[in-house]
Amino acid sequence: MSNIVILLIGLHGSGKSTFAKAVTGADVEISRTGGVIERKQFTIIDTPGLADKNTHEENLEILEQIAHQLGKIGQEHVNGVIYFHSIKNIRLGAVDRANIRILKAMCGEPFFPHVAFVTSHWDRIDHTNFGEQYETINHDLELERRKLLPKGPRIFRFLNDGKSHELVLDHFVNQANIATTVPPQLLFAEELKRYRYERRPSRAVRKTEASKQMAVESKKVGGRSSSCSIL
Ligand SMILES: Nc1nc2c(ncn2[C@@H]2O[C@H](COP(=O)(O)OP(=O)(O)OP(=O)(O)O)[C@@H](O)[C@H]2O)c(=O)[nH]1
Ligand SMILES: [Mg+2]
Repeated sequence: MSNIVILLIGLHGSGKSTFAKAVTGADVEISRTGGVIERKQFTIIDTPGLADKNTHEENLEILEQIAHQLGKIGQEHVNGVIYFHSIKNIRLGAVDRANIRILKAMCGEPFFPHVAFVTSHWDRIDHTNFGEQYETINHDLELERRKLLPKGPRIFRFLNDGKSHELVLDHFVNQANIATTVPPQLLFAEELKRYRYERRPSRAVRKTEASKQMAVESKKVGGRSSSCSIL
């Protein structure tokens, strides 16, 4: 089977790099800016964390860094996107919902079935006292996930236990195996090609649907505070 390329997206501290490390099984050094990690059969693209108090310009820079990481893998097709959420965040707040809308703009509808959600930090929570609350957040996320992906189960718990990440990888392998037609391309990657990213990176990124959605979300938040609290 050909190489499977998976892009990791999520808020700062949501567990992307920890997942990437678990996948490689090696003690690789992963910086906050992310990187491309190879393991037999997989290429994992770790991306910089989306912070929740960024200005719109800072958010655009992050989008540019994601584009840069995608550029490193050349013309390879992205097979899947994983959206990370730390279960320690007890509510799926406005910021998370804004991020999910931006994620959707980045993927494009035909790509939605190739998005998985992963929740992290389950080993850090106080199940005895707050177990039910965490089940509620998981349920909320599941509802969002279902809007994106009508068929499941594509929400996984990353338990940081040396094996839970394998279930997620298996999911993408199975999906690649059952694909009968050419799988859809990630809209963001398609747009970067269309707008000639290699020649004018910044301009190309600003023309993407993800960038436009970011601007919409920034305006909404901008009405409430001076700094944008999305992505
Ligand atoms: N116990 C535990 N710690 C985790 C888990 N996931 C991440 N962490 C820790 O949480 C912190 C942030 O995790 P990272 O993997 O760096 O998060 P990230 O999404 O890559 O963050 P940015 O690169 O800043 O966007 C680190 O200290 C990790 O060790 C998890 O499932 N369980
Ligand atoms: Mg990271």
